[in-house]
Amino acid sequence: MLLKDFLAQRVPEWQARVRKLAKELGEIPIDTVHIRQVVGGMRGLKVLVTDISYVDPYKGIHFRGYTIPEVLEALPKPHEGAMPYVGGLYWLLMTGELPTAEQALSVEDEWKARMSLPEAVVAAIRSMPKETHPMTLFSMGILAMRNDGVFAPKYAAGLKKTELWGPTLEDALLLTGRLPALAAFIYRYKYGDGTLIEPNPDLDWGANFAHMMGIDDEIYRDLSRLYFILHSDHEVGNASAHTAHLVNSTLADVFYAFSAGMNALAGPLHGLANQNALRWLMGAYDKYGGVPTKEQMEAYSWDTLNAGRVIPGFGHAVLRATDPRYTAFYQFAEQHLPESELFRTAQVAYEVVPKVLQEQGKAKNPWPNVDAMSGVLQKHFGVEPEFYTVLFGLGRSLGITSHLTWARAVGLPIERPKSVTTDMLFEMAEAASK
Ligand code: CMX
Repeated sequence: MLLKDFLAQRVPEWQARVRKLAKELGEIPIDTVHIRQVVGGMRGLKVLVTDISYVDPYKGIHFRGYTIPEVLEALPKPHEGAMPYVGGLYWLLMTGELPTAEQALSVEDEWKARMSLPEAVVAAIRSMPKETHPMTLFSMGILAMRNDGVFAPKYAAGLKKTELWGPTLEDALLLTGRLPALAAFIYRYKYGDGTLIEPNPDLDWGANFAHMMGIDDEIYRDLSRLYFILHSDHEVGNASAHTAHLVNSTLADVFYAFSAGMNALAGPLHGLANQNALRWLMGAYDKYGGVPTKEQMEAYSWDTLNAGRVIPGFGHAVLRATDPRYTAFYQFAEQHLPESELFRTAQVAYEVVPKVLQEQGKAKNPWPNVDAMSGVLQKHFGVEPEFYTVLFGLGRSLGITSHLTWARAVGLPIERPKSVTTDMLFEMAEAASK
């Protein structure tokens, strides 16, 4: 059964569930808002809803209730010992149910039917100077695909609110089907010979990306599958997912919404941190002429902090323990590149940086996040650091488009929080203290 038919059976039940929350339980308060949250980036405010994923501060991301190790164990795989099909993860995110091998492959087949890049998209990328940042090209390429979307024309022709999810899903499949080719072409345009490698219909989504990059290596195929699964989702409140959600809440389509989300991902405190994290590690390696000692890494970390900068790859807005995505990458590196000097540099950082951050006493979470290890693996296969945020975005397309499909399925409204003035906050504070 195709994803769309499967969802069509589930959507009415979930529409009723959200209607009940809005109509019958809507007046029940669930939290108190503090001034620090209003002026502090809304940290911890429970104001969004999604069933796609949940981040436990200590256990990390859960995709539809499953932890990273559980997902990697349970999803169907191309062969024993390989990383799972990304199509299986998409089925899980979209439906909430672990797929059979047949269901995972049905998503892979839907993607294969949509994988080639239209000439207009290729031309749009080629029209830009090569020094353009890959995230700029990625965001542009996504917008350039919009002409083939079905949501906007179907909406213009007249759709009921309960039917909006169907064309949203169709656009989601088109977008996610094409993104590996877009990302790989951007890479080859910027850093390679500029030729486009056509997708191989015998390969799955993750492996096809590796193929279209021109890296025909079995381990890199596996790394690609792992990379996209680990980066697929992190709730809907993170900056890129939330941006896409907000834009799509206006009924702007998946292409507008995902492109906007990618512009948020491009910031140094979010998706750009992975390239910064790798550069920071390479900086330590270069400075000390090899894998630094713990003492050298400690001095290097303090130099960064004393210069008023953050140590990229460490800390998190929600997590309060080592990111399980970091652990999964660490294990992959241990298995496939134990001798890599960059990996050994990252190991030293893991032993030293949390202690330094604890001593500094500012970061609420001194432990490594996913970015502290992801670049080490990509660099091992020669992938340019500037490109890493595109890889993050490619993975994140899976979670974001699942959120968008379900937001339309359950009819979440246009977002419009209320703002107040600083005078009002002072008045409220005074009134509360009386
Ligand atoms: N190095 C130095 N200082 C850090 C730090 C780090 N890695 N992490 C947090 N801090 C500092 C903050 O800058 C903040 O300082 P000020 O009070 O001077 O503003 C203080 O500690 C408290 O911050 P926090 O509440 O612990 O963290 P936030 O929720 O504000 O920010 C994050 C979270 C990720 C932006 C932050 O930890 C950071 O900048 N880390 C480095 C960049 C990074 O790795 N980003 C990738 C995140 C992963 C993702 O995008 O999913």
